Amino acid sequence: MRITEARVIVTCPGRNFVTLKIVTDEGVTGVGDATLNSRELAVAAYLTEHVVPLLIGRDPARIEDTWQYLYRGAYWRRGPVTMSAIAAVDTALWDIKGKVAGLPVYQLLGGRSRSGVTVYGHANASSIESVLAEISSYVDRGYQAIRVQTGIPGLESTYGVSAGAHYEPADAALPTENVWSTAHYLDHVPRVFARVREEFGPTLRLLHDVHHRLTPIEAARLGRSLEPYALTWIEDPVPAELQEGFRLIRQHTTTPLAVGEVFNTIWDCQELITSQLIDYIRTTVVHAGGITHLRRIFDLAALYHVRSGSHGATDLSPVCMAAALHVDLAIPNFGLQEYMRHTPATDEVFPHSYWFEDGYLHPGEEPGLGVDIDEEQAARHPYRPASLPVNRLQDGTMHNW
Ligand code: GCO
Ligand code: MG
Repeated sequence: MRITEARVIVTCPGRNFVTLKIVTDEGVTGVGDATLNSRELAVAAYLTEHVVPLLIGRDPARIEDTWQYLYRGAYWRRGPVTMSAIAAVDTALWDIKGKVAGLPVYQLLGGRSRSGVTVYGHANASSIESVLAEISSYVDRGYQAIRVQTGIPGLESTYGVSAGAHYEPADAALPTENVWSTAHYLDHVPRVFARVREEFGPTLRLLHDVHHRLTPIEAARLGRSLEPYALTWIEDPVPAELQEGFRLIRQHTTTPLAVGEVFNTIWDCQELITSQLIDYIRTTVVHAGGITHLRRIFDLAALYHVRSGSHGATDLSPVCMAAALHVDLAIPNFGLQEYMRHTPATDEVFPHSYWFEDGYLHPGEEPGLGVDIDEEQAARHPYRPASLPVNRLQDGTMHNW
């Protein structure tokens, strides 16, 4: 079998997605997600100009060799653009391998390690009282784990609080500006979780995303102040270029730590994992080099009691979600999977076999990944420029969004 064609499809059914579709001479096809929110066209061009020509004529069965070829062969290694492009190829090749074998991809990864993939949903609202109703609606739908974000009194907007039913931070062609105050934030968040625990009791699994806004000592204070409320994790407490920084947080708090949605390779989390500075690694298929490399990260993590908690925001397409579910089902050290439902328009462009029931997602039993792109539908939604916001401190200093 040989690869005869690889199409890069950019579509915007409400938000932008980049998809690679690999076609073989025997008619078997595979799909891979290549979406990098707010930088989509960079990955599309990387694929079209530099990767697709290398794929034509290759044997699609050689997944590991193709991964190494694209990683080592680029000379310029790593980075989100390169690794998302490699991920798309890798994911599409796993899809093809599954279809050729007549097996869902999780079977090729060693088979099922659990009956379903536990997901966490997002309860968010502008105030504490209104977030309680949101949490209730998730509990009613069977969710066992819920991420809680609220507005911060004194700040006009903050990360994680949506205007409509579907959270979409890339909300304008050019970046909107948010204003941040660590003092207001650190004062408010423990009040949120105190109230949530009072209302929902001690066992509902609760999570919170800090979205890279603190320094290590501030994060340590937050972790400590949240200890009475026994969170499953606080996520991205600080930007993680400085892996060492987590040591300081760790020394001060038993609140579990999760990080990794912006990581691209195992090297971004090597120290975090091997020094046991985190509890959950949140890398996922599309941004961390595909199923092949993600599996490598999770296997390293398993040695150090670190569990997976893959990113699953709506800017990762249903193709990525399907691929993530196969990995989640198979690995021994699965923790949680983020699940932020896609819009009906997105689901129409990406027909898929995975489904939600009672707090779990199931990838389904179709050969391959069980997801595809409907190219006719996709063509009805042309690309629209969309940027993530930026964030400034109250005095105007640029901060992390
Ligand atoms: C999450 C993430 C997202 C990111 C988004 C950026 O935990 O789901 O933090 O909300 O902000 O994926 O494109
Ligand atoms: Mg996050």
